[in-house]
Amino acid sequence: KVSGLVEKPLELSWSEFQDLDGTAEVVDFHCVTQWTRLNVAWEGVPVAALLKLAVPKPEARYVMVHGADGYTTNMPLSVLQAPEVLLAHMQDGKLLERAHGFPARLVVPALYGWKSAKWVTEIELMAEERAGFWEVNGYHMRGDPWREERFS
Ligand SMILES: Nc1nc2c(c(=O)[nH]1)N[C@H]1C(S)=C(S)[C@@H](COP(=O)(O)O)O[C@H]1N2
Ligand SMILES: [Mo]
Repeated sequence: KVSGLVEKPLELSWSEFQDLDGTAEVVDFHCVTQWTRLNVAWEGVPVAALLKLAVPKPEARYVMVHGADGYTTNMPLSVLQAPEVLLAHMQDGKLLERAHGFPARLVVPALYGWKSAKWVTEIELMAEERAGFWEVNGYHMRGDPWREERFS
């Protein structure tokens, strides 16, 4: 689902999601606990395309991404509109493993790994910033690895 401050709330079935135009990319993954995995190959749907279908309202500035396990993580809407942000269903040429987020996980290469929510069910657009699971527990609201924005 794409919900919250949108003109056209969007709810896609798995097959409708798979019918959307996909894209592939190879990017690095930075975990906040020091490890980095270079050159991960992802395939999925650009989140910008999903947001376009839902038509964000002018007052929408932040998002909360929800996972099926109850996980949440927040970020500015502008971050999700970057072309390299995917809702991925393939990793390294194979269907994503369930442990890594099947059927769909976010890939936000510009931010630490905790922002790349797994088992995504909902992208909620908001006017005000709200803290997600790790952000409530002291992780940074933004999480840029190049600025080492680990903790708030
Ligand atoms: N739904 C959900 N997404 C999540 C998490 C989680 O617990 N639940 N953990 C996050 C953290 S802290 C990291 S480092 C990465 C790990 O991704 P991986 O399991 O594919 O290595 O997923 C992120 N996405
Ligand atoms: Mo993590």
